[in-house]
Amino acid sequence: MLRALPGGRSREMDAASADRLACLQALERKVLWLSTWMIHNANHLRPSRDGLKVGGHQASSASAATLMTALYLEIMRPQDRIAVKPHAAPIFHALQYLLGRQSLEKLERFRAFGGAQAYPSRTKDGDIVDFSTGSVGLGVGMTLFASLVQDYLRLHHLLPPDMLPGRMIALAGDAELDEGNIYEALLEGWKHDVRNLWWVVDYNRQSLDAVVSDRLFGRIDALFEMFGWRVVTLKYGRLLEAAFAHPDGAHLRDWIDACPNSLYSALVYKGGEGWREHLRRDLNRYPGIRAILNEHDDAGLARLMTNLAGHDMGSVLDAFHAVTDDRPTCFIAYTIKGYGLPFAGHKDNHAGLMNPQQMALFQESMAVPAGAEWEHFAGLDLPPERLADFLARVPLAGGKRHQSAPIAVPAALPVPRGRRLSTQEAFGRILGGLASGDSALAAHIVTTSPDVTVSTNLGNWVNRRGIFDRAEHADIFREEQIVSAQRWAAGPQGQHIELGIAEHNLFLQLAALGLAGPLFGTRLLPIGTIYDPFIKRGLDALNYALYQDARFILVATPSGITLAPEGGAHQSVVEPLIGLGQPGLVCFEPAYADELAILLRWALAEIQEEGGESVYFRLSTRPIEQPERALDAALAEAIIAGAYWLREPASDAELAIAYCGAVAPEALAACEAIGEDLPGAGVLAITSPARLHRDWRAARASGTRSMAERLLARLRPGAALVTVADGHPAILSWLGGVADNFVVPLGVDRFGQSGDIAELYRVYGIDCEAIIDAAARACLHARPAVRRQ
Ligand SMILES: Cc1ncc(C[n+]2csc(CCOP(=O)(O)OP(=O)(O)O)c2C)c(N)n1
Ligand SMILES: [Mg+2]
Repeated sequence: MLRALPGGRSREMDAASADRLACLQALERKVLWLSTWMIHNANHLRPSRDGLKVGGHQASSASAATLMTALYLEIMRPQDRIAVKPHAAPIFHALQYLLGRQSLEKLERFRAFGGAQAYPSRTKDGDIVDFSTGSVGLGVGMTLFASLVQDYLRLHHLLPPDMLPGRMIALAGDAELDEGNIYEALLEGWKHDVRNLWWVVDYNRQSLDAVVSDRLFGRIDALFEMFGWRVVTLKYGRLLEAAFAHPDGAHLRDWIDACPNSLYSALVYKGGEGWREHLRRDLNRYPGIRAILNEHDDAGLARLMTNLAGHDMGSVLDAFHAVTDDRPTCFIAYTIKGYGLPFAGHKDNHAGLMNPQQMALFQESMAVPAGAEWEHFAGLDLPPERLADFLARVPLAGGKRHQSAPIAVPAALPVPRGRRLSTQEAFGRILGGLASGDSALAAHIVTTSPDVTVSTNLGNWVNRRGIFDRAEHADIFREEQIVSAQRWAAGPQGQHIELGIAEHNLFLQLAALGLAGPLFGTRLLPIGTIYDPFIKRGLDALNYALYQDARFILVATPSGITLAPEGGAHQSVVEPLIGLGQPGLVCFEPAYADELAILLRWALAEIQEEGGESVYFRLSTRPIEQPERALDAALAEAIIAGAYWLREPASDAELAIAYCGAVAPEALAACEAIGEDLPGAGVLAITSPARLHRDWRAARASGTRSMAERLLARLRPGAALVTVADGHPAILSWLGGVADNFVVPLGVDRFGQSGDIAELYRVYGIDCEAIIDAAARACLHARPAVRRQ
């Protein structure tokens, strides 16, 4: 502990504290040097083949050097988790290198293929990264949801009882607080009474383009306090505090307090002379100030005037150590962008790189001999053994990602029965069935939804499993004996996390739940529900979750124009293409309840697989007639692989209708109607355009035969193909290129009308008539049959 020592502490303890402080200050210098050198090496010393800028953020890194050194080398414990602002990646890598968890080779290859990543990445940098960052704001929000997951696991007794709760920490850039997702998260965090959360704001008052407005931050602390957070402001370092204590020192404090951000930054850049000129002009009438000016040469004056608390190791440690409870805390640490570097404070320094001359001077000032640039302790004024010993004792040195045991998934899930069912209804019933059992599987499922729990059919599950809350809350409507289909009792045993309507929060929550295994050592099987069109609302957070390899099931319903009278604004059109194109996610759009039962079981296993992916189900509210059939293993496999013949084509058939999802009845009816003219036409059910497409690409790349080719080979060469989907027609049109069939792709490329299904399917051209017309056109243009020998 380096806090002001209470009276009576022994001299040895004082000496030990002073020693720790000296080590931390030395290593902070080294971290600054290594980060700066890493970027310089990448930009100036590594050969470039394409002439493109490499980049790296020397100024952003310098800004965070003290805060990050304090966190990594003194404050954090193995159970803590951290999201580091993206542009401090070089500092992060330098710290990991000092801790022996990052290789020199990777540092030398910073921003090169296979090297240390531009922004800390769980998937690319490996074990050393807790939360990826890159898209500003999301990493910060993620820590809040991770703290909720930690509480969930703890209160469900899913963690070892002796496991200490960790702090979920974000080292945030101040401009990250411009992102709306931060405030959505704060609101949600307040509702859930999140604990053990630290947000450390690197308050350098600069973003990418410019110096930021002074007025904004005046509101920020009030805002955090409003949400129940403690706000700790670290403004002035020890040198400045000492100067303020001198006669007339209060005037100096008032002057800096009143100094606009842009002037302060400009003077930081200009240095001692600039400070002197302004202080003389404004404060020369005070003898105490004149004395301060006389006592400092230009370099000393610059050092004094830039001695903000975020660069004063002692002040930073005092502030961090002083917080010992679990109340969420926001530290606003005043810093200088580019601190210690020649472009400190310059408004254009975000992407600025030191040139070779500046770097040579900096190297000299750091006393790093040529050839010793990557050495751990070169140029530091403490003995290397002492620093090595210090690093070996850092609590974080041993921290590793957890392994977690898989959760068994049964061989099959029961198929909901009924002549007419929608896939959404089937989903609700399958989950309801799981909820009424007492399997380990059900115990590890956690559902979450942004205020669409009931309307996405999670009601059965929630009625049986309850809502999660740190405290018990009775269901008042039930106590008052008011009839309702929903039981909404909440408590620490609840297995549904109810969120407000912010879709970003849903995806950050799924990201955190989906990383419960590696973050905390116990897996959860998260299922999130959403209306399909609102995936776009949270798309960057979804991408962020998947980039981190978080595993979850996303159930999107209602979808498409099939929701019909429920309104044009809620129709989803491009989402199937998101399902096709989004890395880390596999999308299914089944038509029937038995398909869904097969697929949901598969998904619960898939999200636990090494190398597996998250799964997106696009479901519908349209009840359709269910096929009477028993699924054999081969058919189940085909449903999972993405396609099967729902109506087998005759051999050498002239035509097939390939459909996806809720338009199955139209495809079947059209096939029936065409039957007289084209008796052998087939109906191809596509349960996953995404998997089918992926398989086709992989087969083309490896010279093998894809599933789509094998299926279409049942038709005569050059036969006609009609594809139909309640979504953008591009989702299936590619099938025409698989075996060179003439394809007429039907689908939706406009939206906005309300109506019933018959009206809308007609208007958008995906009804039975439209399919028949398309079939006629396709047959007309298809290659004529070549008589086979
Ligand atoms: C969502 C998103 N939008 C834009 C960017 C581009 N960008 C990178 S850094 C940055 C400004 C960051 O400023 P701040 O958070 O204050 O960081 P620092 O000053 O510490 O570098 C911007 C706009 C991004 N990374 N993510
Ligand atoms: Mg900033």
